[in-house]
Amino acid sequence: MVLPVLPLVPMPRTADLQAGWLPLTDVVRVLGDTTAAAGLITAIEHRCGIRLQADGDAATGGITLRVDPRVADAEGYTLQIAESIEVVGADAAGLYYGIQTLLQLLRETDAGWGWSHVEVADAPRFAYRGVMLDVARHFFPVAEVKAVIDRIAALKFNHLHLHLTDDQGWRLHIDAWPLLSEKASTSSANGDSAGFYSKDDFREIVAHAASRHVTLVPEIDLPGHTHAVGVAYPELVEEPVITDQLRADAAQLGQELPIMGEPYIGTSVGYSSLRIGEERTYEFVRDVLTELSELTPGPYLHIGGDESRGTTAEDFAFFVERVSEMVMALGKIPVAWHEAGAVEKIAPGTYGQYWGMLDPTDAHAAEVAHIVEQGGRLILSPADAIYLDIKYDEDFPLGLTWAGTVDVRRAYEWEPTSLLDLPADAIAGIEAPLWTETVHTLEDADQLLYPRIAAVAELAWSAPDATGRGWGSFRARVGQLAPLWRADGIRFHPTAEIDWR
Ligand code: TNX
Repeated sequence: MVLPVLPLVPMPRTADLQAGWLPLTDVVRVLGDTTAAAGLITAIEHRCGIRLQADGDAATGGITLRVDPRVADAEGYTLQIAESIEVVGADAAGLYYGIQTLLQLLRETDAGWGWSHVEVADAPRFAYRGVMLDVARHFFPVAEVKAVIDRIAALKFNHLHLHLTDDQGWRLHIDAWPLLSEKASTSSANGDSAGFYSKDDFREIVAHAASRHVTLVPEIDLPGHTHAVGVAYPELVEEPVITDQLRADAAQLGQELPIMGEPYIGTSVGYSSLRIGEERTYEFVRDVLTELSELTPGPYLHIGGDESRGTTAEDFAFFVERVSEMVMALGKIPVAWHEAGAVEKIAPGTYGQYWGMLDPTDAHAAEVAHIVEQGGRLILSPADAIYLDIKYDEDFPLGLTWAGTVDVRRAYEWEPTSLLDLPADAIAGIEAPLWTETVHTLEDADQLLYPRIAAVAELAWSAPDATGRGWGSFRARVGQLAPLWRADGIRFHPTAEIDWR
């Protein structure tokens, strides 16, 4: 039995389909690495109701899982399916990714479950492959964050950026400033579900992420997007800056204007600011970032820095310099949205996250260039390509349109290394943000993420010259994943761009 199209996204470096079929039956044994074996056994049972055994001998039809650094680059793996199966990871993450590939290849046919014979050798293009979840505008409970981690890890993403704070709500308990979780966490955009993570909740998310080889990148958005801070501690923030633009936006959306000290449930941006000239502000920021760094095993702390239009350029520069240095002193790598690149003395080594368009403005290009000159690297999130909160098309019920519309092909067809005029090694990777002003449930998130997230996964993982890379092949392969996504409870948008199985 030969498959016409390999049901694989992201596309591996090489994948050679061969004649032959290996049936999956409950006599197949899983051998080797115990953590990986337990994960594979659970996934197969969930998918097809067949429970494999982790013990037993290496007789025919065994699945062997092991780690051998010689087989591939970091996070890479080899996979052979013939009379038996062998997955060899270059490291634990590589083994995990090899298993994800094995699960994508598992098929149900008239003859039952099984695999076509195939040989795969694979490793990622970018070391940073991210998804961002805005838990400030819409609060996702711990179980749903874990579900998102499972979803993204299956597509070989390895970073989850959690946008933990914004004007509408503060989502993490901080011991030194307890009113944040008490008073500033009870609101969200449009009066949607609200809440916060206790420190134990946060540790649970970190641990779950680690078990899927996902690094958490927590963001505290500063010094703008801080209206919620003022609900808890009014002395830390300035009065909202109400411009004619803000008035017009609020009127058009039928929303109230922000009022100092009161929860804000509208969706306008760019009016709030911490008090830059007060020393108390830096005590607050230091406490928050210190507690956050203690909870965060990963190397990055994201300090926001976007749309700080309630802060003067001079104050913004003073703040970003001081706070980026503060993060460095905590032993973490600061990450900031690209506007922070306007700051001359941003701490050397600070990473930038580019959220401009595929055709960058001169100002944005200068900001990212400055970040790279200062020794930082970039995470690319071009809004008109991989902002997954942007509508697929004008008629799509969810999402925003300020960056146009983004269909699957648009999310797929751009080249990260030619977006900005920078050395290739300045690009750490790419990240797809999901802002949640229009998201009310995990199902809404699924609709916006899938299938576009698969396009981002392939851009992040697959080399541009990998065999079979390209839109025509991608749209055929992604359509083959529908049975797997359905089995995983993923409510993808069945866009007509894809031929779904
Ligand atoms: C811009 S992009 C924002 C967010 C919004 C998003 C909506 C960026 C760094 N900030 O505050 O949620 O647009 O698409």
